[in-house]
Amino acid sequence: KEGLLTRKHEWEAHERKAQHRAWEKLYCVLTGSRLQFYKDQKHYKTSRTYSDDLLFDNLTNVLPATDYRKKTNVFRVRLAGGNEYLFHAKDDLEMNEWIQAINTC
Ligand code: I3P
Repeated sequence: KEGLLTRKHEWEAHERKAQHRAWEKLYCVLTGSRLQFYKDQKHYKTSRTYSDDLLFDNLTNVLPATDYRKKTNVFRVRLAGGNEYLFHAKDDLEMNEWIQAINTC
């Protein structure tokens, strides 16, 4: 699965808030069990990934972030080591497709 999502870094470690917390629009590509990020679809074609990203691999148990109330259609991805990210999809269908794709990869 691939497409545009906006992403917010929420936690850097257990009980340590992320420093850079702005929402970023990214072109997201799920290949096998890895989620990768590109500035846009054009950068994906040249395979230049978005800089300084952590490894989003072996993701499981992705769920809607029902506790985040400023936007709808937001889901949360937890990485090993305590990093947590929010992803904002354009609608409910998109969000559920991403959750399903990530959880079954
Ligand atoms: C952040 C930005 C985010 C906001 C975050 C701010 O500021 O405004 O949109 O998250 O609030 O810190 P900056 O652009 O200067 O990095 P929300 O959209 O969730 O409010 P936060 O620190 O309360 O998470």
